[in-house]
Amino acid sequence: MINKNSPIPIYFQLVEQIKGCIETGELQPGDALPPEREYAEKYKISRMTVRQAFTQLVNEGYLYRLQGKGTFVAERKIEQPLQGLTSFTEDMKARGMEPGSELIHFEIVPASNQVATQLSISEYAPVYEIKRIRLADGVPMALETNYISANLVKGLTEQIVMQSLYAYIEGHLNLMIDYASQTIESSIASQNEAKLLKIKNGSPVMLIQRSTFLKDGTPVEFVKSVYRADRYKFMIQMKR
Ligand code: 16G
Repeated sequence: MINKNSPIPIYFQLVEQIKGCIETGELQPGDALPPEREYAEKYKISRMTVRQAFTQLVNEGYLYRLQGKGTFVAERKIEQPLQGLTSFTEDMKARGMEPGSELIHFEIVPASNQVATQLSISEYAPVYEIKRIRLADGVPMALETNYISANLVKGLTEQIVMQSLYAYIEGHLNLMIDYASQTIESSIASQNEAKLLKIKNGSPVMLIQRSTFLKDGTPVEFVKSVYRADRYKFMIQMKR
């Protein structure tokens, strides 16, 4: 219902109403919304107001537009807590989703200057360079490039990294992963990243860099990840 006498702007009432329909499941991901004209006629409001509501919902990631086709309900974003040091496999399992990986690249290479610094090893020391598309229920979510010292994490194979890297490090090598530092910044998918993540060229993504350490402070991995901004949001609780 739209209340024209309310001090709450009409477009915002419509935003809340559509969000409500998405939350209750009345509108499902992939559903087409009725055209702006229909909303305008139904509520006796201007099409401009409807467009304003749609635009806000597109900007917030609830809806997306397809040129010439209309406006649709977007997939729900995965809300990833930033407290707690977890692996992709653990995150997906905790959500009842099936984790998966597509291995793009697996090679031992000499450490570059940046990687050597991050891993506290000498330049040109052997490191695993591992590139995986991380999948949730078969859908690409992120593109991850790991650098791991081959002298520390011994015996990695393609089969192992198709499963969980953290499970191997902890369960098999008995190394205690303890803490990490991570940065998150916005970026735009390159042509290759867009292709691998099955998103449109130039889509927004989040670039995450993580350095992970063992209990004694030894760096165990340096990771650069590209996360789909249309499928992920990060959450942190704060206390004052
Ligand atoms: C997460 C970590 C990544 C780690 C991976 C291990 C971020 C940004 N990255 O994706 O650093 O290598 O988990 O996952 O969270 P796995 O144990 O499933 O291989």
